[in-house]
Amino acid sequence: MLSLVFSSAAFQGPALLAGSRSPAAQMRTAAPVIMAGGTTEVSFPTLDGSEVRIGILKARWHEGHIGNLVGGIKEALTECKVPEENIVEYEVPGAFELPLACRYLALSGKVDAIIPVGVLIKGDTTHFEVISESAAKGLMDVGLATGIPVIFGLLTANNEEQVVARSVGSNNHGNQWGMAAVDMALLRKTALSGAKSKSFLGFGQEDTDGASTPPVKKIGF
Ligand code: DLZ
Repeated sequence: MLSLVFSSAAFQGPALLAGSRSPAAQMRTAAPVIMAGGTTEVSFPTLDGSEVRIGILKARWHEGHIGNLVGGIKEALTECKVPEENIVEYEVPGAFELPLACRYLALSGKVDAIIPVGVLIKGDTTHFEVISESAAKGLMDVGLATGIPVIFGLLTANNEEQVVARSVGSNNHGNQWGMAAVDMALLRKTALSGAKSKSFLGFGQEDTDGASTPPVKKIGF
């Protein structure tokens, strides 16, 4: 049971989304999201997340950076019209715990996509490499094993400066993670209705009667 796994203190309830969108957020609709130092970018189509349920799992390490990344995520979810009540947030001790927590949340059936959020900063030992690689592999495994999209929300950096460059302002990677989560949640819904839908993964005609849309379960535990 999830309620046994996550302490009530860690449960933050439905996320509080910003009431009004910043001018920057408004301008980003369907626009490229700048990545990694502004040298690369990714574009998302206009995403309707109004029936999408998102789980955000946060590592407690590097709390300030995590907060900034989650802010970027929420800005993106707001932009995609994901309702506040469709977002749940939990905390785990560190990045190493994210895969198992993702698995619990995925198996709950309560979310359509999960965004694990962790920051790993290189130190003097090999600890960084061991945790980064095992967490990344674990997150991929959870997505593949459960069929619930798990976004790669880990920032693995050599120093604090690199983290800041990727977690604030227009290069906040959380923004891209939020978009990716909605994008993949919608793809999953399309895939789940594949047998009935005439437009499964882009093949055939658009299904306009709405009969293939899976029922939306209310979020909450
Ligand atoms: C132990 C550790 C270290 C050294 N560094 C980080 C880090 O930079 N980011 C992070 O999220 N977690 C770190 N941890 C904690 C581990 O992920 C894990 O929580 C503990 O080893 C307990 O299993």
